[in-house]
Amino acid sequence: MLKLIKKWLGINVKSVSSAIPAIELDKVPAHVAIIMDGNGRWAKQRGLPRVAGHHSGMKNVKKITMAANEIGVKVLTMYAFSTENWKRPKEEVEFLMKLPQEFFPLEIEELIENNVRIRMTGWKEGLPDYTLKAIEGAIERTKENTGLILNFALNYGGRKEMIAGVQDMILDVQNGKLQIEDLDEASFSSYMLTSDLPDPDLLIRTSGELRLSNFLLWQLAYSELWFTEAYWPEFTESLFMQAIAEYQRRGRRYGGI
Ligand code: V0D
Repeated sequence: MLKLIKKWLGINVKSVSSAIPAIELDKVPAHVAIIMDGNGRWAKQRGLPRVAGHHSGMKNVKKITMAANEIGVKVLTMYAFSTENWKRPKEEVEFLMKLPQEFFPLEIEELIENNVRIRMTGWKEGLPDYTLKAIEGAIERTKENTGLILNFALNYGGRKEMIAGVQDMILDVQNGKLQIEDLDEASFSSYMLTSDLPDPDLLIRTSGELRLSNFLLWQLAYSELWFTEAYWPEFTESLFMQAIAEYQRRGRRYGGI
């Protein structure tokens, strides 16, 4: 346990006792969303091809998932591929599309052992068959798990999601399933791809960019935002815990007013 706490906090044994109160286990955000940015820049800095950064970033997904699971986060949404990412060079897109099938043989056993359930938010249309097969296999193999939901936002865009939601909604008005007067924030949420999940309490974005980049636009309306300069491949459990601690400090301030 001490080893784990040291790893989380990135500090020496001696200072652990004073740092433990930094995280209150009864006030952990239920849903944390992460924009995993900076893989390409991380690689470039090391004279490596961009895809090496993506690969390194993939390995970091499990590490942070485990840390989130340990403290009782219920949902972790990771932005893996946006609808805009199709504009990247063909070779890079092809490499990214192979990551799910590479991820699972490497990581799935440990995820299953830790009761993690995998799901996806985004459009299956347009994804190569082998990508879809890997994702669907992982969802199927973990569907009975009751622990943390690892939600990959993949082929996802926030504006596209809202437009698709409005289209579905209008269809329901036309066929009498929805009255226009009944449209409110709660019913609009039910047309989002994340209708079965709570809204994120906390958004983390790595790599120093201070934008939402079309991620969960509707769902992030009231979320706390936390940014770090660290590139995604070098984002650690310690930084994750810092983000959680900061989230809890902010919550306390607002609660006191
Ligand atoms: C690259 C850093 C895991 C950000 C993480 C297809 C971008 C590594 C997955 C993954 C990507 C997705 C679904 C799934 C299992 C694994 C992944 C993509 C990119 C885009 F069921 N990492 N990862 N998918 N990157």
